[in-house]
Amino acid sequence: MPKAELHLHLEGTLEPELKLLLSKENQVVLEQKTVAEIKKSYQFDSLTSFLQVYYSGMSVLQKEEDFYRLALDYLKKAKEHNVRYVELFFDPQAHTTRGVAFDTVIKGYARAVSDSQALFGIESALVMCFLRDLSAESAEETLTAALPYKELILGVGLDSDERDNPPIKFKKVFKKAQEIGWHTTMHCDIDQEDSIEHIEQALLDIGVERIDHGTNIVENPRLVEYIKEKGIGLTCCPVSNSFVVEDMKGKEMLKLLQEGVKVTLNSDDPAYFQSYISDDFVALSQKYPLAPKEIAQLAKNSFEIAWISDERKAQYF
Ligand code: ES4
Ligand code: ZN
Repeated sequence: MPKAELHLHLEGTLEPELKLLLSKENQVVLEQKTVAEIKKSYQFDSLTSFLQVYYSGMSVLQKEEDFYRLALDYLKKAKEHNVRYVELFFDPQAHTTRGVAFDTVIKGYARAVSDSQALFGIESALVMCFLRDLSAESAEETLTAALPYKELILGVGLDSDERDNPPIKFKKVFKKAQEIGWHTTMHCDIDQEDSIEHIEQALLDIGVERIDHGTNIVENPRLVEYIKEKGIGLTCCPVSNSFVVEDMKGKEMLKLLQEGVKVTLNSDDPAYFQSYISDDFVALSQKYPLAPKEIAQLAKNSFEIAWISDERKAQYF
């Protein structure tokens, strides 16, 4: 099947081999000295333990070329999985807070985006995520830094640790993003205590066009009806979920899919969870009774809720 990925963190595609290589090239000291040791460190039982490894691993990314290479390596793999279109999340603050210029990050990534069509036949775009455990002011500074590159960015998202960092904290910066003409989405994680409240804020106070994860919405029929009416989709990541809470949330995904919600399947951080998009389809269908029609619907939904024109959607699927 042709596939689209709408929930893919570029920094989550850092494979142990590239991490080790860049650590040597850039003389960044890593705790782990071999690929095997890095692989072993990719073991998580919570979002906190994952995020710790995820952020510390990024220290090897220093030069524009490193960001280019990271993105290009991912796109090459994506082609093998018959991915035709991908919206790439990236976390500028994870780099600017350790002294790497915004300019370096976006130039490297944007060059990979512009090469992806010619090299792999994949259309791609960048979605800039704010780190929700940093301040709203820091998010606004990031938005300001991004303004000269406005045309290189398709939308904005919100990720990292959701606890005590509700959507409403970022109302102002998301309003600015919408005024610029950027699309908007937000993570509403599955392990969140105030999940429904956060989903409601994201939908009603911020006015997001999609929700990343968001399967907890199943607990609230009124909100399910709302997203169905508006065609607002969910970008779910079952394998990623299974690392964070030992539950793919496949039951919830299926229920929502069968109710007509635009549920999609995505890989999130494929290098860390050792699962690229086709693996995610296999993992989900091995664990849950998905009909072939439902598998196809998941793939089709990704094109339907992608931030591309209706003409493009029809060409893809
Ligand atoms: C993430 Cl799994 C997950 N959750 C929240 N933020 C993230 N950034 C990258 N992966
Ligand atoms: Zn994510």
